[in-house]
Amino acid sequence: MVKIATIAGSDASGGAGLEADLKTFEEYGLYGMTAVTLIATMDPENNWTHGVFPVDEKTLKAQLETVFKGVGVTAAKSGMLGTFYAVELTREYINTYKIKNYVLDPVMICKGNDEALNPELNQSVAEKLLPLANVVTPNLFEAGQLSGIKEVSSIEQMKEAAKIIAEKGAANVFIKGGSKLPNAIEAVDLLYDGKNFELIKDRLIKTNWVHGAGCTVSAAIAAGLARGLSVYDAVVLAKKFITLSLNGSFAINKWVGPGNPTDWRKNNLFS
Ligand code: PXL
Repeated sequence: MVKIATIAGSDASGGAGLEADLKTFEEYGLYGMTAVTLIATMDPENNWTHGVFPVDEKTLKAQLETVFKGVGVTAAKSGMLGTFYAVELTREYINTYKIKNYVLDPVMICKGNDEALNPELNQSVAEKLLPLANVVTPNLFEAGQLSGIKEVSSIEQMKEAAKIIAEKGAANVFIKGGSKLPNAIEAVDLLYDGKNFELIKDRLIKTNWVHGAGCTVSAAIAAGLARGLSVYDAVVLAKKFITLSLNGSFAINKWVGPGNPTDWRKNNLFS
């Protein structure tokens, strides 16, 4: 069985973070493992405000030893890292174990809360992890932060940002969340491989509360790479996966709803 790992935060509500990653790996028929960087909680008494509880360095390192040394992986992704030591440790293990299929999801904030926005930490992610990434998967906001372009709000600006991010070392840049461009009528994302731009389009699915879509799409790209797909094919399939997942989404309470890939299961390529 092909093995894959996520180095990411746990979302206690189950829709994002490593829970979304593991569910995605399962749909792709992979054996998923985790190194938990932090635990994110949501307060039902306080409008679903997020709390972030980092896992200490020793515990994180012990998990990475388990996964990378003790088992081994064909691909890995990272999500919310939350601390400087998590960035350092991610770099160390991706490097030491020469993980070529590394997908960096540069998570900067989770929905409804900007507590995790930490410019120095984001800078550290850019410096230490972009050069190792086969694919980096920023949303529009993260692409703006990583590139220094203040606001990414057009396809032209997505292209500009992608170029700058590629110059910082990522082999491929996939800017997701094009559905949030002003006046979007389709969900248009962008892939840049350092030479060519590809617009990856699908129908726009309008929901206000889907949670974990960004985590899911980067997990699906890593899963496609683990299955031996090219970057382009992995991205195209991940786009299909997230569209079907959003189409089946449902509310878990009055604040959020996770994706749900029931339509994918009907014609899953990897079942
Ligand atoms: O969707 C971003 C995200 C990533 N990782 C964790 C999260 C969230 C948002 O809630 O909780 C752990």
